[in-house]
Amino acid sequence: MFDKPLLILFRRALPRTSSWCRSFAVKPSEHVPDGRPDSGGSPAGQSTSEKLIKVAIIGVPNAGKSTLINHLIDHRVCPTSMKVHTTRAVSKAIQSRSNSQIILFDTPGLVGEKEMKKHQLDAGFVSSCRHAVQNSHLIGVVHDVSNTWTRNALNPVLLEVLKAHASIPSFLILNKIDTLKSKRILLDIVKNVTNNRLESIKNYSIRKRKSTDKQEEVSRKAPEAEGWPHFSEIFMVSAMTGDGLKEIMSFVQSHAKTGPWEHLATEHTDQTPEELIVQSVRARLLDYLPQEIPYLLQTELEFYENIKGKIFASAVVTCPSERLERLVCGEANGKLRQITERVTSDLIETFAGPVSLTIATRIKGKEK
Ligand SMILES: Nc1nc2c(ncn2[C@@H]2O[C@H](COP(=O)(O)OP(=O)(O)O)[C@@H](O)[C@H]2O)c(=O)[nH]1
Ligand SMILES: [Mg+2]
Repeated sequence: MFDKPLLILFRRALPRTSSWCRSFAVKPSEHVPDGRPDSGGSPAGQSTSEKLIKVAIIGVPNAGKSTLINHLIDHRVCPTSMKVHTTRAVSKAIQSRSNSQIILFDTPGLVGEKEMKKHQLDAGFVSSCRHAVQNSHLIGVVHDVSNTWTRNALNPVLLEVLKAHASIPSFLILNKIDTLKSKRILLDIVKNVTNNRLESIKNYSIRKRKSTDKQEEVSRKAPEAEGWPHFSEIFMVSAMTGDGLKEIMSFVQSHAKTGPWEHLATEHTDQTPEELIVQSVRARLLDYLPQEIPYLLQTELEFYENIKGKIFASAVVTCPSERLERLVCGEANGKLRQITERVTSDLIETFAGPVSLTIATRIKGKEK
């Protein structure tokens, strides 16, 4: 039975607002203590009217967690890419509106032992995610409905985390609904990933489809799959188009409890500009290079300066061999130029200001 009624939302795509990336977090030394409710502008001054909520956003790699978070807080502070393991450490995305501060933890995708070995991920990869969950008031599980192989079950590592933290309320976000031709499949997915909780929804009588329906075939393939029956809400969204995201933020905000803010109203991330630049380069290397190659590269920042709001940065990508360096650079450096242009435009969005970026390559163990 339900603790609360399930919320199933189908909404029209929200238009991307021009405020998508209005401003960027200032460095700690530049904090402007504005926007705090009744705090008298002092970071130390705590107000009784302040509310706070921390939410761990978890899910398997590529479920769309970072894309979702960027869109939820209206700032591009989490690099995203088409390949897995773009997010390697937990970071915070922060939104402060009226008297509530919402902190979303962007976490590395939850993976099993085999995947950790394959991508040479250290133990901190999963443990940092668990740590974020422990320090949260709510858990948001992002589940990719576009993946026909995995959409009818919750990942076992994810289930383990939910079981270990069963006392923390959780909600389910079915993401990438824009990829579905028919939204009806969503009802089967909800049923599977919540252990049939959907049966108790009055209007589930909805149209049992003909057995020839290919999508139903897929959903029937997971009878023994385990789900989580304790989600307090379910949202059906597209992090890419923005469809259904307003409702998530209203839900999260309604769970904020009286407590002091942890960040100033002007902060949108706990990451430094330097970290954001390195991660943005890494994310686009993942997108532009084939298969496992980007995982073999190391990206570092050589130079960073912010002169009156204009960012000057230079990153170096270390390649394990000459052959891979040639692949990264491409014919007449064309590929590297393409990657640099793309990262620059990402960073202009992130910093909401001009960015001058160069990316150089280097072969491991060789001085250039
Ligand atoms: N079609 C579609 N693609 C999405 C959506 N959300 C994320 N993606 C894509 O999924 C890929 C992985 O997204 P990302 O946010 O990096 O996933 P993460 O690993 O969970 O953080 C990227 O190529 C995104 O553009 C969505 O709602 N619809
Ligand atoms: Mg991510």
